[in-house]
Amino acid sequence: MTDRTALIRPVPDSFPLALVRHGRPDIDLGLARAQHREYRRVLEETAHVVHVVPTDEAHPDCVFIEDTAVIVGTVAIIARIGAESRRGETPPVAEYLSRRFDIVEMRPPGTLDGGDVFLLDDVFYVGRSSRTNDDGIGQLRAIAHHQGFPVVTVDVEDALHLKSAVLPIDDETVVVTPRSVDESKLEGLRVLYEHDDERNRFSALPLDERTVLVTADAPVTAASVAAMGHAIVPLDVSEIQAADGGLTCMSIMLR
Ligand code: CIR
Repeated sequence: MTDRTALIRPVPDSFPLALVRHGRPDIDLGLARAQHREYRRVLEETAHVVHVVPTDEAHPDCVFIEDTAVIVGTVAIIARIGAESRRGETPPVAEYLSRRFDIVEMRPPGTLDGGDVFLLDDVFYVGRSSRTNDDGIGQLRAIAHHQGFPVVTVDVEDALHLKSAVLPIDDETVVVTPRSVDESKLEGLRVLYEHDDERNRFSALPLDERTVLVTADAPVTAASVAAMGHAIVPLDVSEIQAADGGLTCMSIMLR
């Protein structure tokens, strides 16, 4: 059976102070925690071993653990997160990953957020964004090439991260928010589009070969994923979305 471990980090009391791109939304802390518990329950129900990294009150965004590290073959790259206030999130994640991977800490001036990286059909796609710079991409590329993986850089034009706008569903399919990234770099992939009425609401996390966790507030886009034969599991993560998060950002998947 496939080894599926998911690292998660609970919602801290300070979560309502999380970074946001626009304004300061009201975040219901109790609801955020309930939604996070549901996320954990779905992972456990789909045969993931969930490892919980203790939360950190000094880092309101620490629930977005995805941004702290990228697994590239046998190496765990510890990110130098683009937002300076988040850089202290990485040590406990690195400590856990060091039990299973060779650790490479990203060096300045490189910056990279895990939310800008996905692996699809053995190719790494990396977003050049307001959080991930060319030097960070270069460091990731060197390690990926050494491990035998090609790297494609995608300019993120109107989104926080690559995975805010391009969501991998399976080995050949992504769901894209129109007019958000340089789509020419996605050539060769099957592209489904987020419905315009649901702009920036759809997020997805493949749970196994067949099942995809999707945000509950983008049902039309989710239906297009279901039409391809995937079983979809909708989850309400309104409070996570209020802090610019989605479904991938709350875990690091070790598979
Ligand atoms: C931030 O601005 O860094 C957080 N409030 C949201 C990060 C979401 N991360 C992700 O999608 N990978």
